[in-house]
Amino acid sequence: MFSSSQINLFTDQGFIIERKLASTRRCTEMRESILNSVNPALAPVEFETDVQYPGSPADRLSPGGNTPRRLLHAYTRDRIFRDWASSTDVTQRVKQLMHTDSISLSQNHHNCVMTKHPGYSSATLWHQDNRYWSFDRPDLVSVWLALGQEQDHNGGMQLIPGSHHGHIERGRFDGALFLRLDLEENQTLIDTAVSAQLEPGDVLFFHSRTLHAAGRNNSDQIKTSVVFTYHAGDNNPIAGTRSAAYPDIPC
Ligand SMILES: O=C(O)CCC(=O)C(=O)O
Repeated sequence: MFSSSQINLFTDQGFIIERKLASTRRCTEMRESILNSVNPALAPVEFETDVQYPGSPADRLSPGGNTPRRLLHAYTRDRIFRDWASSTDVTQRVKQLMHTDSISLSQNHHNCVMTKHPGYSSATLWHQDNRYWSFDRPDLVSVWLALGQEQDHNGGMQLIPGSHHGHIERGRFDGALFLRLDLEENQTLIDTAVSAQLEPGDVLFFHSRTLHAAGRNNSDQIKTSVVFTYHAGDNNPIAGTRSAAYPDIPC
């Protein structure tokens, strides 16, 4: 369980890292399952070309065009992901961070394996996950498990502490809802970013309003992570939106 100082840290900075929360055995089994699912990529998959982020191959016929970015529907893809997502190691901590005994896992957001391949991976610019999601309240928590080292050089996550507090005006984001890099006030904010620097088994819990970004994988190894998103039981997805497409899983 988190200590009260860890919970306070999450409240202050919008994220917290729990080191070595997942066992080496669990991480090895997950990584094996993933490496058996990337070539050929087992559906459902989001390809690097689908997102067209900086570094994405131009189209599926270009070199690297078949590179998967996300193996989707992790919860139903393999029991080892489901067991992790519903383990008390994860759910009790999320309940602590949300100050509730009732949480649900969203099958519609994250719920995926993130893969970053050498050579053909893309960079994710600064964004808040909430901007794509529709819930009664913009308070969700994502749980990101690193299955290998995650550093700046292989596309590890960077976050802006405290960015989940307050409101950032719409005009500071571009049409695709990424922070505009041409604004000095955004650059000042980005200068305060920190790198998550994860080791295998480390878990990053982050709020859905926390600004985050990640670069390309410049190493020669595939980077793999598993990520699930949770919301409080009384914080419902808005009917008719993508957030309500598949039923939530009470945890
Ligand atoms: O790994 C990345 O490129 C960033 C992923 C991310 O920002 C997200 O899934 O919300």
